[in-house]
Amino acid sequence: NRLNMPYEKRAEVSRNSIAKQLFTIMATKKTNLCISVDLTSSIQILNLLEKVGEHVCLVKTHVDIIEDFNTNFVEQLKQLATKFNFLLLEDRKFADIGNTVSLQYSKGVYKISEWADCVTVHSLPGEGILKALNSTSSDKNKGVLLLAEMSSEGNLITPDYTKATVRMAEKYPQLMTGFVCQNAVTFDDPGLVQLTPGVQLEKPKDNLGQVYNTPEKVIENGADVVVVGRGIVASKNPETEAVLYKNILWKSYSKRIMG
Ligand code: BMP
Repeated sequence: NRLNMPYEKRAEVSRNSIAKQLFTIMATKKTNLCISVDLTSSIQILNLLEKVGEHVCLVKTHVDIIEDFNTNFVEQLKQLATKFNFLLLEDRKFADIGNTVSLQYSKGVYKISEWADCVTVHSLPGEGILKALNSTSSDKNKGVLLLAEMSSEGNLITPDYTKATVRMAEKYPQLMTGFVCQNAVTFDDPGLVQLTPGVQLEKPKDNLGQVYNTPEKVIENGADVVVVGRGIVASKNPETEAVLYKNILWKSYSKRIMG
C-alpha cells in the first residue's frame, strides 16, 4: 500500500498536478515538512521563509491574519517559492455554498486563486463546494485538500463524516491534492497526499483545544506531509528547529518505506 511507496513513485500516479509536484519536491529536497507561518506581519513571514525555505516542501498560510497584506507581499512570497522550490497552501478552510466559495476563492482582497497552489476545504456543505472550485477559472494549476478529520479536542467530525468525505473526493480526482487528517483515511489512491497538522515536540497540547502528536507518531499514522506551526515559528531559533523536525520526519518516512 501507499505507506511503503516512496514519494517519487507516488508522484507518478498522482492525477492532480499539485500532488504530483509536491511528491516530486519532497523526493528532490528530501523533506516532508510543511511550515505553517501563522504570523501577522508580512515582513516577519518573509524573513522566516528566507531562513527555513530550503527545509520545507510546502508553506501553509492564513492570509486573513496578516495585518499589512498587500500585492507586493504576494509577489515576494511567490519569488521565495520559486527560489527555494516549495508550494503554497492557503489554509482557508472554505465552508460555504459553491457560489460564495467561488467568489471567496478568486475575488476580494486576497485573490487566493491567483497565487495559492492549493487550498483547504471543508466537505460539510456538500459536493457543490468542489464543483465550484473545479470550475472557477484560475491562471494556475490548482489543488484541494479536503478536511476529513481535525486535530482539535471535541471536534464534531464522526467516522461516517470522514468516510463520506473520502467518497466525495473520489468524484473529483483531477482537483484533489489530498486530505487533511490525523489517520490514514484511505489507501485507495496512492497519488493523494495525507497532510497532518497538530505536531509538536515540546508540548502535548495548547490551551485552546489544539492536540499535538510527535513527528514519529503521525508518520506511522500515514502522514505524507507534516504541518508544524508554533513548534518552529515560536521557537528561539526557527532555522535550527526546522532542521530538527525535517530530520526526524525524513527518518520516520525512510523507516516507513522500508516496511
Ligand atoms: P500549530 O502547529 O502552531 O498548532 O499550528 C497548526 C496549524 O494547522 C494551524 O494553522 C491550524 O489552523 C492548522 N490546522 C490544525 O491545527 N488542525 C487541523 O485539524 C487542521 C488545520 O488546518
